[in-house]
Amino acid sequence: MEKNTCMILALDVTDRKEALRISEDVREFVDAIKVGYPLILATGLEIIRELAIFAPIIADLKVADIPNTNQLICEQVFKAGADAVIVQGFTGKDSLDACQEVASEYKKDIFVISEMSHPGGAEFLQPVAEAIAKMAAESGAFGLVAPATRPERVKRIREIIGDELAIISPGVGAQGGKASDVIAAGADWVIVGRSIYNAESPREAARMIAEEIEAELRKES
Ligand code: NUP
Repeated sequence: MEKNTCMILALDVTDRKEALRISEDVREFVDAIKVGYPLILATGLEIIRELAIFAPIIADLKVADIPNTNQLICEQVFKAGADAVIVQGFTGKDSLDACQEVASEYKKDIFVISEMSHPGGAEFLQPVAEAIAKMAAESGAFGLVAPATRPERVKRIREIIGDELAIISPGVGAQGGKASDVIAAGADWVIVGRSIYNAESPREAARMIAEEIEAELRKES
């Protein structure tokens, strides 16, 4: 995945035409499109190939099963044309390794969730997040998913994994996180859903967040 705008669209709409229209509208401002259960269950796995003409596709399936089932899931998703899959880290090293093996076979990427962005993400996951981040760094994963709602946690995860792995960070806008704060904390990409796809003009909403990120990066350089 190439880093240009530092933004990923979370496309959680459930209508195929709307998904295509929004993707075309905002393509200039995003480096990837993340699709998950809402859109895939509503429209079918083929949506991945349809959207791939606009940007690389990250399948947010939060894969969290035994190694054999994880392998079968990842095979289906990469065969459908996804460029990366998001998997849970809490299922352990063997489950993560199974995903990573399939990803390597297809020359695709894995992102591992260390800690989730919603309030409940601090309940059970946060205490084990740093161990998950270390495991992910050793597994050959492309990156981690860490919460924009807690930039201090992104900073901590960055300290643990160093600069080799990417951090993609959901929770900007609707969940209360601020794009510039989490980029300053060490995230490579912010993930934005509702603030873009529910906006009157998704394009303008995406442009504004892109400008905020650009200003932050200029400040840093
Ligand atoms: O910790 C996570 N938080 C989170 O919001 C891990 C995720 N994968 N997500 C996803 O990011 C969530 O499922 C949604 O697709 C997106 C955030 O969307 P929004 O809150 O910007 O609408």
